Amino acid sequence: MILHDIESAERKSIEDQQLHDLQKTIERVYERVPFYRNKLQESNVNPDSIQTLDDIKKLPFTTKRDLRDHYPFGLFASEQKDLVRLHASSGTSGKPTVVGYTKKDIKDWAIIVARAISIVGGGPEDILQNAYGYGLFTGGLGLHFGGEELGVTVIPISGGNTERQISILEDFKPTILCSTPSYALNIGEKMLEMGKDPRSTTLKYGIFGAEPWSEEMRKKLEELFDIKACDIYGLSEVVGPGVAMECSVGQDGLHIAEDHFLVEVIDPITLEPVQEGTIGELVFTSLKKEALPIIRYRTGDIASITKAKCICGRTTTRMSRVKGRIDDMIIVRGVNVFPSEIEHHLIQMKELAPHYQLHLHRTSSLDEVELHVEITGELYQKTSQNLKHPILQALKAEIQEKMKTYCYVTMNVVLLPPKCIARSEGKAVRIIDHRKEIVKK
Ligand code: DLL
Repeated sequence: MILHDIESAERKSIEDQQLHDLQKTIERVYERVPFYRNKLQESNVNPDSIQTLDDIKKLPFTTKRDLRDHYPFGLFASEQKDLVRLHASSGTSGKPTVVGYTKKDIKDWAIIVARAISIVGGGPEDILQNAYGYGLFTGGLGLHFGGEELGVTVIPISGGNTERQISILEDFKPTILCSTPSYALNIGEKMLEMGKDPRSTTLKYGIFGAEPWSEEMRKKLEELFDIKACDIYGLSEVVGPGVAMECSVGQDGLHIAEDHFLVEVIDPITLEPVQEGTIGELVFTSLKKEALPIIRYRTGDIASITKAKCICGRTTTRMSRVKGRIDDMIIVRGVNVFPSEIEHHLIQMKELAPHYQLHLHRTSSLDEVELHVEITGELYQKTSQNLKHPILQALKAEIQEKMKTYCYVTMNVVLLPPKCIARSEGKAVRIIDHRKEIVKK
C-alpha cells in the first residue's frame, strides 16, 4: 500500500498547507463569484480576515439551496471556456445541482480517487469492475479516472444489467468491485439464484459507497463474496467520490483527503462546532478546486471525526461511517432514527433477507412507520407460503419488539415473501414517504 506524503504528514504541516490553500480559495471566490463576495461582505469578512484555520468560523455556510438558487452555473468561479466537464446530482425534488470542473480539477480528482483505491490496497496489477453509474452521476466517471490514474485496468460496465455484470465477473476476472453496497448485494444474490458461488470469483476488494450502509451489511457482503469491503464517501458538490476512503487495514473510519478538503462537524441546530468524536453534520470546504470552490458546505450527512492516527500509519483525519442524511432521519413522536440503524438490527436476523423499506404515513396528526421486510425463501417454504402462519406472526412480533427496544420506535412490521422489495442498481430507496399523499375517500 502506497502512503502518499500528505497521508502520513505531521498535523502541523497538513494544517499549514490547508491554511495557505484556504486563503487562496477565499481570494478566488471573493474575486470571481458575486454570491460569495456578497455573503462575505454581509458577514464583514474579506480574504485578509483568514489568518488561522480557526478563522474559517467567520465564513458563512453554503447550502444545497444556494446551489439551486444559482442553477445552473451561478456559483462557478471559472469561465465556460475553462470547463472541461459538468456533472449533476439527481436530487429528489426540484432542479438538480450542477457542478463543473476545469482540466486541473479533473486531474486533481483523479489523483484523489487513485489514492482512495490505493488506500484499499489496489494497484496496477488489479482489474476494477466499475458498476457505479456512468453519466451525470459522479460515481462512474469518478472511479474510472481514478482507476486509470493509478494504472488499474478499469472495466467501465456502469450500473445495471446484472447478468452481464456476472459474466464479466467470471470472464474478465476483476479483483475490485465498485458499486453501491445495495447493488453489490443484488449481484451476489443473483449469482446464488443462478446456482453460482459469489465466493468463487477473483474479487479481493469491494469499494462500496454513495449510500448509507451498516457494519452488519459490511459483514454480509464480506461473507457473501469473500472480500474486504471498504467504504468510499463523497458528494458531487464537494467533488464526487473520494472525499474520504476507508483503509482495508484498519476498516475503522474513512481517511479524508485533507490536502483537498477541510472538514468541520457542526450541530445542525445551533450550527456550532461539536467536539471531536461527537456526531454532527459534516461541513466541507474545498481547498484546491478552480471551477466550483465550495465554502463551508453543509452536507446534511451525519458522522463524527477523529484525528487519532490509524493503525495503517495514516495521520489524516478520519470520519466515521455516515449514519444517514438529516433529511432521511425519521422523527416519530419525538424519536430520531436513521434507516442504517434499523438495517443494523434487521441484518442480524437469519430469518430475513437483507432488504427493507420504510413507508411513512400520516394518520390524523400522527406519523406512523411501516417497516417492510422480506423473509428468506427457506422460511417462506417452511411456513407453507402462508404469511399468517404462527411462526411468521411470532417473527413479526419479535421484529417489532427489537425496533422498540433498540431504535425506540414503534413500527408496524409488514412481512413480505422473497423478492417483493425492488432491488437497486444504484442508490437503494429506503424511505417512501406517503405523508403528503391526499387520501381519497
Ligand atoms: O454519491 C458520490 C459517490 C459516488 C460517493 C460513488 C461514493 C461512491 P451524490 O450523488 O452527490 O454523490 O450524493 C452524495 O450520497 O451527501 C451522502 O448523503 C451519500 N453518500 C455518499 N457516499 C456515502 C457513504 C455521490 N459512503 C450523497 N456512506 C452524500 C453514506 C454516502 N452516504
